[in-house]
Amino acid sequence: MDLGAITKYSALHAKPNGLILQYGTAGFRTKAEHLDHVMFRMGLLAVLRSKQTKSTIGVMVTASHNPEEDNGVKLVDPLGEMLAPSWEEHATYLANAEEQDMQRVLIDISEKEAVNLQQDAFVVIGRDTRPSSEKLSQSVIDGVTVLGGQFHDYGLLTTPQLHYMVYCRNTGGRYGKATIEGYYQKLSKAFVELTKQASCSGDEYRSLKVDCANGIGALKLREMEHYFSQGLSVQLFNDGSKGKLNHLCGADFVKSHQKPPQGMEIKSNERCCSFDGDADRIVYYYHDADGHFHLIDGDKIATLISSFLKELLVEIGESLNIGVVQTAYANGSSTRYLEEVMKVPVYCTKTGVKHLHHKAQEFDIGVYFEANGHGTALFSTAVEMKIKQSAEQLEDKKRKAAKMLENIIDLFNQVADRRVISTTNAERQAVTPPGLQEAINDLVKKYKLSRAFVRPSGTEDVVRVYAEADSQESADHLAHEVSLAVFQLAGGIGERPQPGYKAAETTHNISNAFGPGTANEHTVP
Ligand code: 16G
Ligand code: ZN
Repeated sequence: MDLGAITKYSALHAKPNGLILQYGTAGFRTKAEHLDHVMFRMGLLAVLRSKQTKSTIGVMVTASHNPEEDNGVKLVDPLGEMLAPSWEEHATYLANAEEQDMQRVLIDISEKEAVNLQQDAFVVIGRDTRPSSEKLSQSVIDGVTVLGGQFHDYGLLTTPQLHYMVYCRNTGGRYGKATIEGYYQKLSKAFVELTKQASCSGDEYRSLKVDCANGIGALKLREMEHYFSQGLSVQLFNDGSKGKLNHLCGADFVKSHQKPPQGMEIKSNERCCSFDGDADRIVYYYHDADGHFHLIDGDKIATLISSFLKELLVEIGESLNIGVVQTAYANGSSTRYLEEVMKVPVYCTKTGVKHLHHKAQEFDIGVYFEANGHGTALFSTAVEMKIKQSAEQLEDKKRKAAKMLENIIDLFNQVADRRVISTTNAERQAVTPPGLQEAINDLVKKYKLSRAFVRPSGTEDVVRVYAEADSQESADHLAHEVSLAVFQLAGGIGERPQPGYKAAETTHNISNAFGPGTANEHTVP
């Protein structure tokens, strides 16, 4: 390690005095102007991780669904997975080191992790379309080069594309080619094969309106479009040519407002979907003949995929074990539907893809989705072959799934320090402050089919409050009461939480194929 060079270059990416940041649920995220030093340092850390694992490591510069002014960075581990938890700690340690301690901290991490500093290092870098992303990814590159690492800068990429590149490079090309073209070929081929056997054909089943959140999804889908040939015709909206990133559009907006994004006119029964800013979330939706909005969010996508796979396994006589992984945000009625009607075991983990993914790997077929649209299904190639053969069932399943509906809304209030709240049992129970869980239990008892929990956000300085009950009104009341309990017991600051968030953010309340159950989410900054 050329310690002199590190000190010299680090000073060019100096840490603002007193700034402390945490490697959160999906990396560092904050205002872009506070991130230069973090980027440089994550370049350094990626090199150490690459040397330690003797593999290519990825660095993605994005703040996903967060506002355009924000940015963020996360590291991708050799198999395309999120950074290992012990290295998240190193990331936080390094990001917060004062300039004069940089050398010591780097040596410390290298020693703790037995990094062979003579080993070669390779880092791949991707970034989203934020105005700040290009310069910030240059700072990552500076960090990589100072420690003698080699790199490939892919430039503009979606987050899933960067994960793909890392995995391909570390598996000797067996999974696919580590190029943009390789990615499009692999995905479009799988898609065309899957849908060509579908029982419904015709143009109405082949067209899709896509809200790209004014982000990277637009650029990449435009490139990918011609690989589908006749298989799919996409129409892009919010493609970044005028609107602001994630503003009044994108998966997060559609999910929390339960309505289509701005800038997209939809006719009844047209198929629509929204990405988020880095295109790693998706939600589907449509208007029925009466003009009612229907959302197919992560809960319903998971139900659709797992029930399809479950039936398929029965049909082909395979006794593979299948499990669905959700978070506490999954609507209780979707969990009941999966367990009681579909007879699929459901597991709950903490919020964040890394936790769900980890649990899903325990099954022959693991299906995981967050309600917000992050997720996938994991299965072996052998199972994949069999699934392809029965692809025609998918269309039927899609129609059934479209009947499964629910409501979720966002509300806000504030506490002095969200860390006074700690949780257990996959974030469904509060351990501290004392008395909070008891208060929530008492409130929940007042409502039918109800459930509520609170958790400190892993990405923002807020506490989130979630509540569900058998009617929208009860869910709203319960959410408000729980917010008051948080405010009182967790050191609320500013104005007390008020009832009535609902008006702005709820839409309709429709009973659904999962059975009754309505949800309500608060965000507590
Ligand atoms: C991050 C997570 C997302 C999670 C969200 C929760 C990934 C790729 N992203 O965006 O899965 O839903 O955090 O945010 O894991 P919160 O902790 O602020 O509620
Ligand atoms: Zn995202």
